[in-house]
Amino acid sequence: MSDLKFNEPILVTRPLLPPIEEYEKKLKEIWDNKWITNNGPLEREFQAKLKEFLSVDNIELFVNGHNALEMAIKALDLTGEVITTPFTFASTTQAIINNGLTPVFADVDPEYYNLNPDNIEDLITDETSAIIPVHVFGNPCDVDKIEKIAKKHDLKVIYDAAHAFGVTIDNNPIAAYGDISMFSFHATKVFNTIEGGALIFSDDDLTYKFKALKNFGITPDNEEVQFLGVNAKMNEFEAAMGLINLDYVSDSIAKRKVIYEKYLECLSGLENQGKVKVLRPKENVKYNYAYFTIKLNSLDEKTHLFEKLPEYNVFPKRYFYPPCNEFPAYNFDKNTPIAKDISDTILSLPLYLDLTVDDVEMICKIIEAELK
Ligand code: T4K
Repeated sequence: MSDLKFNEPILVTRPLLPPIEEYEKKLKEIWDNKWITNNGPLEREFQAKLKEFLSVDNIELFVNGHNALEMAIKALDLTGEVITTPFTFASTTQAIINNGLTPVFADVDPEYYNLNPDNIEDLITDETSAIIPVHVFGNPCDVDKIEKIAKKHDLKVIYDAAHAFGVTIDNNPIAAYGDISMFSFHATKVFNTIEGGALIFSDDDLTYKFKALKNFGITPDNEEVQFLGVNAKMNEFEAAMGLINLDYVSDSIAKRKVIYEKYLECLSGLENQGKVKVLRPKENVKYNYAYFTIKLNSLDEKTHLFEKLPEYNVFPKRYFYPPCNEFPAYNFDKNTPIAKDISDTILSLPLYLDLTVDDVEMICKIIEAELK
């Protein structure tokens, strides 16, 4: 074991950080402007550049992804029940509940772990107002089927696209689907603004509402409180990071692909023996290599690896365990066996820009040794 132990901790991810001199230059701009938050010049510049980068028409920036998602739900005046996935980060479920709505959990598909559209219609009632799927690990949901169901039953669709920055489906930006999509720009994401988030949406009229909702409900033109809002504005330090990181993110994604492919190569033996299953990008998708996950054959094997890898100085994470409908804080229907199985048996392995292919080789040797 000793020759397989890393000298430094290998964490599940590390943030994309630009050369410090570039950030210092932006800090100087902030000092010169004496404008540090509340719709500042860097935020406006970042918004315009991001719109172009993502090829979308409408985008509003937020202090983080979670607040953005809460505001997306609020803006559409949803009521009653929302059909969603249990296999996601706590944020998705809590954004629904914090808006006074009831999450109704539909089971996921076993291949890509996303909300399975075939399970949606049975759960629709007179109370259902929306579907909130998640493009989990950056792999797109079955957007066409979801759109058909939403149209048929007159439901809104908000995608939690926290993991899906830069992803395209048949060359269309992933945020082109649904009424609203939310991206997270948290430190742990492919693209970060330290903390941060964005909503991308088709209805131009929502711009006015989002500007108000993220600023205590105060409308941008006449400064009246017309909505019940929060404080969810992106600040200038976040926008500065975003402006610089936009120049580096494509290169970073290309390097993540190399690491991802090295994992595939090094784990092929274990895959052929049926000991691990790797999540692969869907066809017709430009993927962002946001996560590298392996599915083990049992909870015991997953737990074994999760507990053993730290002894080699490797720290995977259990994204996402348990499924959200099993959180002790709530008493939800737990009838989603596929989500439970995935949640029990999946581990996210280290994947970030500075990880080397040699590191990947060693991580895979450790996994092989532990799964003997
Ligand atoms: N919807 C979905 C589907 C999401 O996954 C998320 C967030 C949201 C909505 C909400 O978006 P935000 O409001 O966060 O924008 C992390 C993130 O905090 C969270 O943003 C993310 N999803 C979730 C999947 O993962 P933790 O608890 O795993 O973070 P933590 O602190 O353990 O960090 C993970 C690893 O990253 C550590 O091993 C250390 C490393 N790290 C972390 C930070 C913050 C660094 O090296 N540097 C850092 O600055 O939740």
